[in-house]
Amino acid sequence: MIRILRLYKCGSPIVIIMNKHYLEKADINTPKLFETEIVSNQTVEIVPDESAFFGVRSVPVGTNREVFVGGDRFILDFGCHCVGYLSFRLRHDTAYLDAPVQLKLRFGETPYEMSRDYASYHGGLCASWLQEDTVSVDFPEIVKMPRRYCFRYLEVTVLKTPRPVRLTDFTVTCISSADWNKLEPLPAGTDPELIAIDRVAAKTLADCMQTAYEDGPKRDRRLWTGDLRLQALTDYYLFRNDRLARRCLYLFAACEEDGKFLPGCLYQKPSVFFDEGMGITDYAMLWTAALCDYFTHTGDEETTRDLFPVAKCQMDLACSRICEDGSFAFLGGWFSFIDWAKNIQQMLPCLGVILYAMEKMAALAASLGETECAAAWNEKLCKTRNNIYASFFDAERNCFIDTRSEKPQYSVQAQAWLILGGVITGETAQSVLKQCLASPDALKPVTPYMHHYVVEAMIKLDMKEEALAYIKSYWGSMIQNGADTFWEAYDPKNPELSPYGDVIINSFCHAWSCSPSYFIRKYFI
Ligand code: RAM
Repeated sequence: MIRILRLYKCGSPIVIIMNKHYLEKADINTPKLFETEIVSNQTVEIVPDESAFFGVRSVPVGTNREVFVGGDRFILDFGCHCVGYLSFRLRHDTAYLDAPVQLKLRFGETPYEMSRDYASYHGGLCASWLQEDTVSVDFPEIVKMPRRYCFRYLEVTVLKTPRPVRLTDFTVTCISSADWNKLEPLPAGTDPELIAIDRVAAKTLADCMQTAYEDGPKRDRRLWTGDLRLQALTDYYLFRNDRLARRCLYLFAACEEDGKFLPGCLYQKPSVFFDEGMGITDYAMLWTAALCDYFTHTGDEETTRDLFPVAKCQMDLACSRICEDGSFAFLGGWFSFIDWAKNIQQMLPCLGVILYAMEKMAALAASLGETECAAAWNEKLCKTRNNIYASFFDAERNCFIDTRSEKPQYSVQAQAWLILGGVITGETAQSVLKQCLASPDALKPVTPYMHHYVVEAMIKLDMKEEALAYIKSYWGSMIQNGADTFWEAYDPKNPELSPYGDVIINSFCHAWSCSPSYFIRKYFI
């Protein structure tokens, strides 16, 4: 295998070894980006509203005037979520400008962000993710902002100007690798609530589809394995950009390191790289699941065979860390993710993810004629399910719980994943899941990502009606609470929820939230 070295000098040099063949494959599958222009001169005000989820709403106040002086400020509403490049025209009616015009541009995906001063941000992630820039313009011209922004609302403040200026033609050139012409409308007669959820989900996915499936176009703009799995799965039912799915699978394969789980995320620029030590067990397993999905939906055997050795190494590595008693010995690094619920205990749900992927990988191996792998994984699957059941199922409490930990945690995440991993099935599994979802003492999911797997567990258990009601009450209520693209984190009872300490840094168009379209189109029409 030919490998290439990537060198970065940032203080001290970092050497990253990547697989050249896989990188080249990723490269030739880079999708083209479609452009759409959106123009706005619709101004809004953000006003307090106690009945709104975030306590504010936007109110249209008419079309924008043209001439502005220092201290003027306005907010434009582009009418929908946009990912792209902003331009606007600056002119003046006087002979010349004897000093530059200085403008502050502030972007937000939601009215709530616009209601906050970004200087009041108190979260843990770097504040530079908050989209706010100052620009100085020397001459009348069409100003083209170089950075890609992600927003629906734009606040313009004229900080300083020597003369009155005309500001017009605010335009966003939106970009996405989703081809809307490929999207099949839902059949006539489909429940309007599902049509609305599907529309918002499709828009969410489209805005995250760039030269890779980004997690969020506002933040982190990265390719994450867990997000990729749900994006690609949903995309097979929406825009069918198989090329993009293929590219993303190859990108991760290029990052494989011996004896480690695949990195949880990677960067495409300045050239492809990843943080070493960022291996995330459950996410690596979901990359293997994504390869299985890819084969199921595209039938592309050549790519699947090309990538199979990486998936095999990942699966074998996971198998080697499963202990006799059914527990799992994590490798170092960021060992597992599962959900952003506070203080979540990860081992039990992570075991569920491993088994879930193992079952898919065993089936894939069988289809590819890799009979030895298929047999080994099927055997491991059977044994591990029994061991987990023996060690962690508490029949009296009717749940999986790790009583050996200091504070045994009862969580929906563990029940759902171990059901998806096939440790319990049928009526037992149904009662375990229902009881846990209804229990006020159980830890509940806080991300649409984890909620996806709860719905998937319901469908696996033939609880289709419950699954549909769950989709409507979770994603449907997000729409009622103002979402025009689905959010990164959402708890209908807690508008302050943020994994990072302040809601304004949350991503309000987040890839892993797009999967209702997958469920709707696969199971409910
Ligand atoms: C955040 C993002 C991303 C997710 C990781 C684990 O940075 O929300 O989507 O995959 O966490």
